[in-house]
Amino acid sequence: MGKIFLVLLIFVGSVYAKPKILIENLWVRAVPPMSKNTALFMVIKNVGDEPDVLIDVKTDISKMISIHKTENKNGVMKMVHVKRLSIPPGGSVELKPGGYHIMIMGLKRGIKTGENVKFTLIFEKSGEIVIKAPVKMR
Ligand SMILES: [Cu+2]
Repeated sequence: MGKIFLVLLIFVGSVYAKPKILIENLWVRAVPPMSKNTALFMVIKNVGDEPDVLIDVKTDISKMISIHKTENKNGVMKMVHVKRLSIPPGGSVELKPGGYHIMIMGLKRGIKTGENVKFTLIFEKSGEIVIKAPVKMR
């Protein structure tokens, strides 16, 4: 009886010690038909109790996609590539205009307001999370 209880306890412990990623408020910025670049924004929440890291993003909509951060360097706005975006347990990271964003470069076709674009977010521990983000004007 005592042994069974201990085994159960270890099992429950290992289930709880995990990140749990939730994606909220996701949207892709609508751009004119001629424009080749846009960005994906969202709030990445981690309701688990281990940190996780966004390490890559994939999509069929463009030739290139990467994690960016807009920084103000002596009054000049610059975008820098971010290799790893950590999401702390019990915390969240907001990707928004002027800050972190998923840069979409070389659109293969025009995107329409209201359409949903598919992306695969790749996390170090949680693995692949497929999302569909609506195209919005904002
Ligand atoms: Cu960018």
